[in-house]
Order: sequence, then structure tokens, then C-alpha cells
Amino acid sequence: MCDPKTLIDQSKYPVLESGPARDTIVEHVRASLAEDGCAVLKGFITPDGVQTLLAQAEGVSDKGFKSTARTNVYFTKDDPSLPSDDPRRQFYDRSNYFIPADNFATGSPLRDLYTLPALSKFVQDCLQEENFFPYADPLADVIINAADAGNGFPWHFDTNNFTVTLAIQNAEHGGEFEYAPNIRKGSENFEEVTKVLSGTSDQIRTLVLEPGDLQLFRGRYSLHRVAPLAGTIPRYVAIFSYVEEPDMVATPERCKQLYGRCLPVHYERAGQRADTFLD
Ligand SMILES: O=C(O)CCC(=O)C(=O)O
Ligand SMILES: [Fe+2]
Repeated sequence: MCDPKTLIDQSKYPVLESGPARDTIVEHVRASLAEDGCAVLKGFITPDGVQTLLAQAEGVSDKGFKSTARTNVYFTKDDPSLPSDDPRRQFYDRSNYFIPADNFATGSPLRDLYTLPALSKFVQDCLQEENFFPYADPLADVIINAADAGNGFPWHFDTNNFTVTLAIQNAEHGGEFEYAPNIRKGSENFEEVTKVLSGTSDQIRTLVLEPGDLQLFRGRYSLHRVAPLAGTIPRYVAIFSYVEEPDMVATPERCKQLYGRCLPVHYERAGQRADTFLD
């Protein structure tokens, strides 16, 4: 068992204790988030810390759920009543898959980092969210987004307000994080979504995240993707989820879609019995 604090480069990011240095970093992150909904803390995790997290990711790399289902930008089902060129009707393959949270036990580096109270407090202060709780979903609170050669994680809007990601390993080629900041603020803006999908938008920003970088991102309003990637090295990014209410878990439908399975808690919360649940 390692002390999760030692994974963080505290000389560069003294964020676990209050003081002027922490305040400066919080201000910087808030300014970036206000500007385009995204902030990156380069080298937040030390090189040794990255190796520790990579070893953990590699140990469970076969536990991901590789869904063959094609997804649209909104994670919704096809609606044949809409015109065929509507962005809601554009579906894409993906080569990413999630390694569910129950592969990251208490006492393991990734979960201990996620549950480090001072780190959660720092993230909350940066996001300026009054209602802020760790996700209570045992399959989804802290996961790894893994991607093999292929399409990556195609363009989408997140269904949650904010996401915290930690880059662990890059692919050999590609896998950049691309986003069109705030194009959904105010309206659905299907016109700009269509431009992004067809590669004609001039609003796309590209980030090359390095292992150890921490990213805070408001993905509900900014269309984003993990660009296609190539080579034999998988891309690994840890995703820390926080929500606005305590004790929240995903719906059984969402769980099945992302992880290929559910736990009793998902059915119970949905008021269903596991043996009678039909998807
Ligand atoms: O892997 C990433 O960098 C981002 C993943 C993402 O967009 C998501 O999980 O919603
Ligand atoms: Fe996303």
C-alpha cells in the first residue's frame, strides 16, 4: 500500500494544504475553466507515480468492456423520425472501453488517490461547486478509459457536468483530446455540431496530454473526443467522477451500456429486481 499523497508532485502542486501557493493554483485553474471549460495541470503526478498507476492499469487491462455498440454525440438511440443528416442520427464506432471501478480496490493507488479528501477538496474548490460528492457508483466512481488502435472515443457531450481525468499512458500515434469549447451553451447548436462532425468547424482545440497530467473539464457543453489512434500501445486515462448529490449511482441501462453488467445496487435504486430486469 502506498501513500497516495506521494503520487502527487507536491513541490510543483502544493494543493493538499491551504496556503498562498495553493490559492494561486486554484485561481489559475478557475481562470482556465472560465475561459473554455478546461484546465490542465501538467505533471501533476510524479514520473514514479505514473509508473505505479500504469502498473495498476496494466494489471487489469483485460477487465474492460469492449462494446460493439455504435454511439452518437448524445448517447441516445436512433430516432428515424429525424432527417438522416441530423447530428442525432450520426453513429460512430469506438475503440475505447472502460475498466470498471470494482477493479480498483480500496488500498490500491488509483482508488486511494481518488478518495484522498484533500484532493477532492482541491478539485471542488477549483470547480466552485457547492454540491459536490464522490460518485457512489461501485462500477463507475473511479475508472480507466482505455483505447486501442481505431476510432478512439468519438465526438460526444458528457452527461455529467464535470470530469476529472488523469493521463496514464499515451498511444503510439494519435489519441489527442480535441474539444469545441462551449458550443452547446445556450442552445443545442446542431449547426456547429454538424460542422465538428464533418471536420469543417474552426472552433476545435487540441490538447496533447502527457502521462501525469490532470485535466478538469466541463464536458456537458463542449463537444469533445479522443482522436483516432494507432499502434500497439493502449491509451490509458483515469476518470474520477463527482456528482451534485450524495449516494448517486447510474441507471441499469447506463451501466449495461458502459460496463456490460450491473450490480444489485443499480437494480435496487431503479426499483427493479435483478432477476426481472429486462434491457
Ligand atoms: O479519455 C479522455 O481523455 C476523455 C474521456 C471522455 O471524454 C469521457 O470519458 O467522457
Ligand atoms: Fe467525455
